Amino acid sequence: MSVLKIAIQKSGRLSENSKKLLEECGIKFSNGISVLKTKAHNFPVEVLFLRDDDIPQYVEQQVADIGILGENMVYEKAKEVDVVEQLGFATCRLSLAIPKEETYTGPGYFMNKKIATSYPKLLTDFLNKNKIKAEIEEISGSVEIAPGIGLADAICDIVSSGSTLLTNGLHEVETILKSQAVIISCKNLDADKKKILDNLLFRIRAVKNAKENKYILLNAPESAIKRICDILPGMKSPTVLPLAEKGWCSLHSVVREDEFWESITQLKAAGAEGILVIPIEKMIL
Ligand code: PRT
Ligand code: ZN
Repeated sequence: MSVLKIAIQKSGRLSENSKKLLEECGIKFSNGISVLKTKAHNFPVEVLFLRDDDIPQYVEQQVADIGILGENMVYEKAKEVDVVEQLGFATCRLSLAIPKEETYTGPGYFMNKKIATSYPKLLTDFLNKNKIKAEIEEISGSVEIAPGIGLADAICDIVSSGSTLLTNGLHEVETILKSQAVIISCKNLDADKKKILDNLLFRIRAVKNAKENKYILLNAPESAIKRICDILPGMKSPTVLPLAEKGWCSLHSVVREDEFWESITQLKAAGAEGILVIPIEKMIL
């Protein structure tokens, strides 16, 4: 029987969410992250715990069949792998930043400057695209302190909230790449493993859809139902049930949470009362 080998980050910013995602897909594995690999007992997958930098290579070489990691790392390593799903967590960007007292004049600013980074490939691509000659100082961590200690004039690093740049007296001037966690797959998965991957992706999409949507229940006079249906976005055919009180009904549907908040005032003005918004655990479209 085939088993799909999934590489996830052993410890770091991606590891908790990666494990949580698998658990939300109903996959159960013994939680020993000190071990190198663990097998799920109710789904044909094995999880390998690795450094995120190594995942693209392991997937290319089919030591693992698929991996969960940031797009930044996928495109930096440029291995022969396919990105098969975006996961929506660990969102960040790879940006260029310069000392805050410096005025940015466009990409030409970096001509003949020294830039510290852990992303030499993506930075080189950006510089080449903009026909800029600059020196790249490759360092593996604490990139943001490089200008302050005189190691470089600028940095190219991952930014999330921006507070690390701020505390190091830097300001962000160019975004090279927007990134989030993704699933990568090796090329040429055999048919059995492809089937397991499709099943896993089916579950992941059900989890993702559920997170983006909410179940909504509200009460309204029958006369207001048409108006309420017009206001609620994405509502195709809501369930309308009569209430014990004559002339009133209860309306049930699924709405995108972000869109729901935009229409709440209109809904109330249209006559909706007792609005309940409930999380959905799984949603299969
Ligand atoms: O040990 P291993 O090699 O596995 O892990 P790592 O230390 O290389 O990576 P880790 O765990 O730090 O990050 C893993 C992935 O998380 C990255 O490849 C990104 O895809 C994603 N990610 C999301 C981030 C951040 N947000 C992030 N903020 N990776 C790093 N940072 C760092 C950044 O380098 C900078 O030092 O956080 C600082 C900036 O954060 P803000 O919030 O101050 O802007
Ligand atoms: Zn790493």
